[in-house]
Amino acid sequence: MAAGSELGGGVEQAPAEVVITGGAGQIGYQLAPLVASGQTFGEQSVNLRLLELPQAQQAAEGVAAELQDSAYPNLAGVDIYDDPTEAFDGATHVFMVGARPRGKGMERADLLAANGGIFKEQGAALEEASDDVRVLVVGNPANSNALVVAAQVPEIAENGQITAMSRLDHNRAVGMAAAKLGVSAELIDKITIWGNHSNSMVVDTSIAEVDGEPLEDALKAAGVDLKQYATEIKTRGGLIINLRGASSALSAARAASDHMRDWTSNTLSPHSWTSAAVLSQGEYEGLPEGVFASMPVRGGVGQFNVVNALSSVNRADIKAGILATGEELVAERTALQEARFLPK
Ligand code: NAX
Repeated sequence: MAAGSELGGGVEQAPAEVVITGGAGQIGYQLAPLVASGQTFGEQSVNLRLLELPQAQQAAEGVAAELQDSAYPNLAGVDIYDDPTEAFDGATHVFMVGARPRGKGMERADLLAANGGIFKEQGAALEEASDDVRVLVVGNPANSNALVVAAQVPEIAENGQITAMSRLDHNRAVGMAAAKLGVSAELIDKITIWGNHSNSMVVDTSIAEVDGEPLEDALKAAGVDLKQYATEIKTRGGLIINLRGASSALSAARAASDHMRDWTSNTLSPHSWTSAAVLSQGEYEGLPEGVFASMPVRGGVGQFNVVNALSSVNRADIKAGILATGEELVAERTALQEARFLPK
């Protein structure tokens, strides 16, 4: 496909150079059309770059062909890569989706190690990216993979340019509350997902609202058991696998797109927030400095701002949950240090 041309006499903005790693995988296949169609970056034209393993190059060509066949007006081009250094050269936005899946009999430590190598290499390749690149780590274990990436490019990480995804958990919480109450998801606000993208995550609805009223009161009035609701969110991924015979992809792609959109443009209302895993600076007790922990964040143009001092964290069950998920994040960091994917 040809690069965009200047029409109408105006000076055209350079296209966003957007990489999707694992671009031929399940999530990649659902995410590419969201990016190409303007759901993520609005009217901004995009060059899509699909990074894939050598054995998936042909499948990536198939995705590229389908994108072309979709005739998206703002899709300037699609390129396919098998080398992260080339794929990331001048990249403005990177979705790190491709990862080693958890194989049979693999412990979490094995998964951390298998992915440590992938994310170390890709983190180092970010040296080639644009100075203001924004990187979203989706591939699991997402929080720890983000830490490995961050260790390769510390200045970028300290500047808040690397994040990991907890938005699927957040969207699941919003979607499920809306369905239980029979209202639009748009009316649900101020839910927070805390900590790790794992079973230890805390689903915090204690100060959440539905149409400005306390969400928990509305859920209780509708006969919803709040503990059961939180459990359903945490086990939602397993349910999708049972139903579909494959893990969440459509909703994961939507979450990745939502995350990047809210991060890079001012789309969130100034009063509401979403959840994203950011490099903790010790804003909240229990989520120590230097781990990627999900927190409440407000969007901004290129910067997530952590919503500070939420009163919900004083509730005993939330506080205990945050401490436990924080401990898990620290344990994963220690495992990565021992495996030498991170400096001690
Ligand atoms: P698929 O197995 O369908 O696709 C992964 C793709 O990545 C494959 O095409 C594979 O060839 C490619 N790949 C593997 N290693 C690569 C590398 N080193 N460089 C480039 N490409 C590489 O998995 P999919 O369902 O798309 O899930 C992708 C990742 O997202 C998994 O790690 C999954 O666990 C994770 N998820 C994370 C979520 C989150 O909320 N953070 C939710 C959804 C999803 O489970």
